Amino acid sequence: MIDLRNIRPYGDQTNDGAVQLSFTLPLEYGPLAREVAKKFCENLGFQDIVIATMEDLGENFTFFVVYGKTNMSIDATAIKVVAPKFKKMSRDQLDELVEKEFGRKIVVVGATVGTDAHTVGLDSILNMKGFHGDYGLERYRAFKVYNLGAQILPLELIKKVREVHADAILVSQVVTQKNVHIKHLTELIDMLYAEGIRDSLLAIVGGPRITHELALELGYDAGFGAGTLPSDVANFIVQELLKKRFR
Ligand code: B12
Repeated sequence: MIDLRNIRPYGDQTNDGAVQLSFTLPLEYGPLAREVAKKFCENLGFQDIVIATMEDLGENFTFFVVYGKTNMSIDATAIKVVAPKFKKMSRDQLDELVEKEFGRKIVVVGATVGTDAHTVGLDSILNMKGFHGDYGLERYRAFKVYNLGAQILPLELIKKVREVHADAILVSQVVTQKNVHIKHLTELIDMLYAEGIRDSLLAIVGGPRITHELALELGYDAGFGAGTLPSDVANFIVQELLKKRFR
């Protein structure tokens, strides 16, 4: 029986606290690196530490996979999830709703902005074939999709938004090294305000390290992280536009 107020990781048995951790140390592959890795895990509070994998990455870097056990537990009933809110409707229901309420297609423009060249995540939301057996937005009658691809400058994106009278922009940010995603996302939102169009559309961001909380902080309407299904995004867009009734 799982006690929601006392959630601990599961390895072999319920509540055994078993954890697998991977990390890289800037140390030459060898006994010293191994002992440092072990000490590091001890200092993190892990017990029964086993170095399961140790790999030489070259140039004085060593990669580890370590097993350990923790006594820590979390009260899941005290956790608040900050996530985009929507009711899950089927593709047919959504298509019919848009036909009835808007009488036209909802126009979305997608791109990965700034220096980011990762397109797979965005494509999996927008392309016909979708992601994880869930069709992408192009498959819906309800959407007209413009996918601009990778490394798009904010001004290019805004030009397209104006040209096609977009209802929503969908931007992807996968690279987060040195917080570059914050810079790119802030630049875009600032430019939307400067151009006077921020309040006339939905601004949505996604990527493996994007949270809804961060997206709201940066001035976006929603943020979608790892494992997002296209139908989540489709539902959010339609229901949020209905709430706002932009145009
Ligand atoms: C494929 C890949 C590449 C390909 C990209 C090809 C392409 N056309 O996309 C290439 C080889 C070009 C590449 C290059 C680089 N990459 Co790379 N890459 C990956 C890799 C292996 C897979 C990413 C992927 O396709 N995931 C699958 C998709 C489906 O998942 P996803 O992106 O998370 O998308 C889902 C959600 O996040 C969300 N989502 C994503 N976008 C959007 C947008 C919207 C609007 C919404 C609603 C939702 C949404 O929905 C999707 C479905 O659920 C990852 C490692 C990994 N295993 O994740 C590294 C990784 C992302 N890359 C990384 C790095 C560092 C780079 C380089 C900087 C490497 C280098 N030194 O040159 C360059 C950067 C190039 C650039 N200018 O951007 C790092 C990023 C680290 C970080 N935290 O910043 C990773 C994590 C690898 C690593 N562990 O170091 N990469």
